[in-house]
Amino acid sequence: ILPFFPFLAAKAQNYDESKVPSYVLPDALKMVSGKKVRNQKTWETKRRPEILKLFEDNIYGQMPTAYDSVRRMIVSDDGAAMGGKAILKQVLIEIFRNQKSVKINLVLFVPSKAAAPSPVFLLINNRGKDNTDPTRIKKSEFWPAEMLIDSGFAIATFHVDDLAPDNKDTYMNGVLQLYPEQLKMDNGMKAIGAWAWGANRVMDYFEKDKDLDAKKVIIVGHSRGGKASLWAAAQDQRFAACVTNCSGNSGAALARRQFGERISRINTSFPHWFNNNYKKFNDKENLLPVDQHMLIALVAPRPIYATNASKDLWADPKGTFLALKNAESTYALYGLHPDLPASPPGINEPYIIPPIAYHIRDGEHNMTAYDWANFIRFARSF
Ligand code: GTR
Repeated sequence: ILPFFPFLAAKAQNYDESKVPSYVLPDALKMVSGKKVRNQKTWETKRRPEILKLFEDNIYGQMPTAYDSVRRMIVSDDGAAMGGKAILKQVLIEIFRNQKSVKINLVLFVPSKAAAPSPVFLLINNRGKDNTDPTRIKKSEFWPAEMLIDSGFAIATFHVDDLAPDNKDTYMNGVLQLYPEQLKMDNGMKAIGAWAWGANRVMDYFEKDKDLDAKKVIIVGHSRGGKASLWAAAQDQRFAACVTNCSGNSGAALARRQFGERISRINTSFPHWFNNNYKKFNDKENLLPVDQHMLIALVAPRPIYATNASKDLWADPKGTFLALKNAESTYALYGLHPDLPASPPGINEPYIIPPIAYHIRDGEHNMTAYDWANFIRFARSF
């Protein structure tokens, strides 16, 4: 049947594996100069910074780190949370630059009977604040705080709106007020970068909190939050591990497969997520000097866990798995030899062998108790 609007058909998103074009991925271990990276030192001093810059310039924008001062206020400290199992700390982190400030409202539960500083999961919350209710009157599988506490982990979260409202007209009313120069640059930070920036500032706080083991902080994000969790972990090597849940296009999935959501589509629906330069790659994935396996490579040698859901083809499960697979060579520079199977494991058959873990959960685009139970297994495995 001939489509009535052929131009629309051309833009339709592909869900047919046989229509995935053939593609060649850029080699994470080949310098722009053409030289091959053969050891950790060249990776860390030359190639890693080169790739980081390519992602900054072409996709996520810069990550400014300088600020004038920071004020941290414990707004509440409740030792009787969750029936005495946890200490609830609500911390207001206010960061100042050029007479402007941004406020991050951190919610943190710490196991109250821990013998040693607790490892932490930090969620970048891109959904309703009801999901992370500090009173625990409302409970959500998206952030099952009790499950984490019962398993001996501290659990923390902040909301993306504190850093950059998730809206094309208002995203600049947050971190970008501190860095207005970013708005003028084609490789300037936008919303996803601002959310990742927030995670890094929370990490600054974790380093000061004696109840926490800042060497074991696992950054978690779902979908757009999962794009930000990956970018935060790539930028900030203090994160011990990264969980990127159903992060799809411009997250953990390979762009060149052109399967499900594509760059042209994401840039049209969410023009405020990525930098201006990224728009040049609309329908031109093959011109990108990177692909998303290289973002995963930036997390190496730290453990990473990517997930998908069986009904969420939009996020390209196979493309996510292949991105992990193609990051293996970077882990090998550290003497780590992840050996993922050649094709994705079956539905609800998690592959949790660090440093690279993966699963496809049965169901919809979401983050659930099933996913979290596996993140806990993952965190216990390294
Ligand atoms: C979709 C978007 C995805 C993903 C998702 C989400 O509309 O196309 O890239 O970010 O939203 O955040 O749930």
